Amino acid sequence: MSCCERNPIIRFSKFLSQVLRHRPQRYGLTLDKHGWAQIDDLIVAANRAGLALTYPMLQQVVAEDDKQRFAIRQDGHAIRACQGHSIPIDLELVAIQPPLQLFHGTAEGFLPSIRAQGLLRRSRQYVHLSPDVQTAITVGRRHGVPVVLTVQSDSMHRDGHPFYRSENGVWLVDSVPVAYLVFPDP
Ligand code: HQG
Repeated sequence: MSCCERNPIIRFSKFLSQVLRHRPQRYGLTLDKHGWAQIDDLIVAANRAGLALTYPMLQQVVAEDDKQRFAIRQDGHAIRACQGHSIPIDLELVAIQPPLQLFHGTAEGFLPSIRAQGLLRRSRQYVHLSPDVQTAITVGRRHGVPVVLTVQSDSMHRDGHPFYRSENGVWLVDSVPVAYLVFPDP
């Protein structure tokens, strides 16, 4: 059994990511157009899937999540993922001015394709950008030997590309054309 399977908080967090970002229907749940799931229904679905999730545990998972991936609605009755969706969700994000530069962590093996095509959102709703290099390294390591690309977000924004920031601080864009990417020296 891996560490993640043993740690119930991580198991619940992975379940929430699946349900709230990718496959609600697989667990018999429906999200509203802003990505909210009713917490009562979600707990029933989790229990059906063999997870002993309760409301207090859900609050603990949300509070302790290392990336603050999830948010409970103010009324306490619904929960959603702050970013990372592969299904179309309107997170009601407002386009804002990004910092001068942002960062994207990826794996060495993807570089030839990224040099040719720029950054594409692949299976997700947006390309995800990090506010700092260290976070980008951690994101890139998930895919292989990490490489950090610098995104010239200020000039990209001036050229009319909208930038959004999720509630948990991840920057989101539709794509990043190659012209705005700075690759590390080989
Ligand atoms: C790469 C995690 C070839 C892209 C993280 C990335 C993040 C290309 C991979 C969030 C490409 C997609 C998202 C192109 C992009 N050719 N490869 N043209 N354009 N790629 O997982 O950014 O833990 O969908 O570089 O922390 O890695 O799940 O995106 O390597 O915030 O909460 O295609 O997921 O958060 O991979 O990660 P992903 P990501 P969580």
